[in-house]
Amino acid sequence: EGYTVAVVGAGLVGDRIVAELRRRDFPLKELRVLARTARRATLAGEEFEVGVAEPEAFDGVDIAFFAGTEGEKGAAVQLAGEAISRGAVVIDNGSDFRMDPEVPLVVPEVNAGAAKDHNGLIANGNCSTIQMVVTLAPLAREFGIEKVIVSTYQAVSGSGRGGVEALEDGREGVYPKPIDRNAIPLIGGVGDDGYTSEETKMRLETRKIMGLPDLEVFATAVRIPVHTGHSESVYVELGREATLDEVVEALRSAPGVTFSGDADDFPTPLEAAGDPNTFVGRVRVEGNVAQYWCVSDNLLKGAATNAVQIAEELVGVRV
Ligand code: 11C
Repeated sequence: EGYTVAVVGAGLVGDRIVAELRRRDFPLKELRVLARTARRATLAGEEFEVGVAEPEAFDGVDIAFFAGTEGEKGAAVQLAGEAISRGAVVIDNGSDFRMDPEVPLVVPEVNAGAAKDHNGLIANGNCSTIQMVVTLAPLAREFGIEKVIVSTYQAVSGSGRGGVEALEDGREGVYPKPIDRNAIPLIGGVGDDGYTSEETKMRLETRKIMGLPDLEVFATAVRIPVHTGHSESVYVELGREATLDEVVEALRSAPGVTFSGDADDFPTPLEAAGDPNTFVGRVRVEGNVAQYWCVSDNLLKGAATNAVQIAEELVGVRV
C-alpha cells in the first residue's frame, strides 16, 4: 500500500516536504531522505538515516522530490535522469528545467491538468511566482488579464539556511549588502536586460503556468529582513472594467486563497508563515486596474506544499 518516495535535499525545503507529506497524509510505503553525504538528520521532527544521493538510491522509488538549491545547479541536473530511468517520477523544486518545453510547470490551482503530460519530470515553480499565479488565476478566469506589475518583499529563508544565518548571525557572502535592518533590491544574478534572475523567473514562469505567452509581467524583486513569508504588491490590468465587489468575490472564492479583507485589512508574513494558503488583502479597483497585497509561506506553498500537491495530482488523491 502506498508509494515509495525519496526526498533529495535535507535543507529547509526538504524539511518542509517531509512535513507536508506527513500533514497531508500522503500515502507512503517508504520515505527516504537523500543528500550529498550520509548522516543522521532530523527533518520535521523525525529522525532519518540520510542516504547518499547516488543513482542506486532511486531503485524502487515511485516519486522523487528534488528540493532544489538556490544559486547553483540543482541535484536534479545530475540525478533526475537516473531516477526516471529507474521508474520514478521526479518533482523538481529547482529552477533548471522549468522553462523546458517538454517539462510541465505546475501549480495545481492553476494548471493541474498539465501534470499529466510529463515525461518523467514535473517542475515546481519559483516561490514568488507560485503565490502570484494563485491570485492571478481567478482574475484571469473572471476578467482576463493583460499586464502585471509586481514588487516583492522576500524572506531570507528563500535563500536557504544561509539566508537565515545572514539575518540572524550576520553571516557574510550570502547577500551583496547586509540584510539586517535593510532592503536589497537584487535577488539572483542580473541579466543583459537589467532584470535579475528572480524577476525573469516571475515573468517567464507566470506566462507558462497561466498559458498566457504574451502576458506582460514587470517584476522588481526585493529581499527584506523577514525570516519566512514572501509578500507582493501586485498591480493587474484586467481584460475589462470591474467593481471592487467583483474582484473581491473572485479572490475570496479562489482555491488556495485566504482572503484577509479589502481596502484596510492586510495579511503579514508572520501570520502567513506555517500556513499553506496564499493570503490576500488591501484590494483596490479602479476601472480595469486591480491592486492587492499577497503573502505566502515561501517554503510551503512556494515550495513544499505545491510539490506535494503535484504528487497528489499524479497519484489521484485529493486532500
Ligand atoms: C528566493 N525565490 O526567495 C528564491 C528562492 O528558483 O526556486 C527559490 C529559487 C527558485 O530567493
